[in-house]
Amino acid sequence: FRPDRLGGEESGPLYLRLQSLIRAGIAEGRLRTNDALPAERELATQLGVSRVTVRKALRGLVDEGVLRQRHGSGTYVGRPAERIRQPLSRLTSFTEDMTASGHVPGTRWLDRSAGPATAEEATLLGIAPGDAVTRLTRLRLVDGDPVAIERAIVPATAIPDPAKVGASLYDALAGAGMQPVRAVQRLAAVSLGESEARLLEAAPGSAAVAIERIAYLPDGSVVECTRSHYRGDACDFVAELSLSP
Ligand code: 16G
Repeated sequence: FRPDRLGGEESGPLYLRLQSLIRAGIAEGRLRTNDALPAERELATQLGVSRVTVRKALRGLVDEGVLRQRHGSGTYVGRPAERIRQPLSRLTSFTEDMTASGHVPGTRWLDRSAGPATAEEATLLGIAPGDAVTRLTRLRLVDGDPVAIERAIVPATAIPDPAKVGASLYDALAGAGMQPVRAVQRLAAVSLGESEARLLEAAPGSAAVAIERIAYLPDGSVVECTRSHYRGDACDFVAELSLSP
């Protein structure tokens, strides 16, 4: 791919012309799925445009799913074709699911705090308003790409110190002898708002799956209420069904 001309005779904003050039490169087969684009700086120099223009052009194509970006590594053609499989019939953790399917799970913390339960949190967890809760909000990554935002609340009786939770909440719960044994999960279609879309590197308004999981201890008390937004194009949710006897 040699981005040697931006069509001087053509009109329109430079970033749109750069997008057309990249699209043409893909359409004509000079750029193929998984090809790496030159670095932002290099593209800007080659084309004689600012890095801001290059960034804006690439960003737009990433939002459309034409390109994908990986932190610290660059810009590539296409989104990964393979979707992640999220099993729906077993009570497993994100870390377990991703590891089992050969992916590398990752976590970026957005909030890790403790405080008195609001009325809504108390209702969800079946505790009294004002009882201590731990809030854990994370961006979940798969092979370095963001796929979900998860907002978990757990009673402080299970996780008193949020800072002690490492990469896996379920490992922390198991370590405290508070492993959930049953959960109820609801899925619904939503579209992403501005700030969530930015975190998930998706276009604002794009499709997502909202999931709420309420998980229980053997005594029937709630140990976790997690509300998540998964990128709509990242996962297949798979359940095995059988005919009841
Ligand atoms: C899954 C669960 C989430 C749980 C997390 C624990 C869904 C939709 N959600 O992501 O409720 O908190 O696993 O994963 O499946 P971790 O042990 O890797 O933190």
